[in-house]
Amino acid sequence: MHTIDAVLGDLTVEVADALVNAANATLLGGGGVDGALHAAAGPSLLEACRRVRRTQWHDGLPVGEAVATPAGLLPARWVIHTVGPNRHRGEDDESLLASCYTRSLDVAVDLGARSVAFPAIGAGAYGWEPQAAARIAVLAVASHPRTGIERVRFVLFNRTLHEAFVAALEALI
Ligand code: AR6
Repeated sequence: MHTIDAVLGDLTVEVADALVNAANATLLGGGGVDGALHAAAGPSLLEACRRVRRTQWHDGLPVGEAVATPAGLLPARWVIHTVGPNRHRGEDDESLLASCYTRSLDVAVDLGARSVAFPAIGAGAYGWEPQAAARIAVLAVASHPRTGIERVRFVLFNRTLHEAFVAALEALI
């Protein structure tokens, strides 16, 4: 049974095989959910991100791409880092935001993750409106094959976003 749901909460305490981080291209931390995940994971997460930069993405992670690291002290096995388009820099291509979800799920499937939890990528510092962020996220996840993944959960940090994601999920049915 494949389920997709949306809860109001804090991603840093969500128990899942993979937690997705709304990172920036440097992968070296930041504010928002990225800062919270790094703080909760401990320094090994930053070290793992530095390793990714040294070995794989020398110039940083491109917008819409995703890459996994171990999750440090978080209640997860992996953190999957992805970079949303920054509307404040004129990056308003919806397909790039959808790609964050699609590529993160591709990575999760390759890892063998059975549960994945996402924040509302792009809906904070990067300026996406709640309704658009929710619609794009839900359609991208629902249309992904999600092989082996039993549960995808959106963990939303405020009521407005939670309502937007619930409405987008209801619109699927
Ligand atoms: N759990 C769940 N959601 C959270 C949490 C949390 N603990 N903390 C914040 N959010 P943002 P972006 C929500 O800004 O828009 C960072 O500095 C937040 O309320 O974290 O993709 C990165 O380093 C919002 O709804 O990510 C980048 O530079 C959502 O997470 C930049 O921000 C996403 O907001 C990325 O911006």
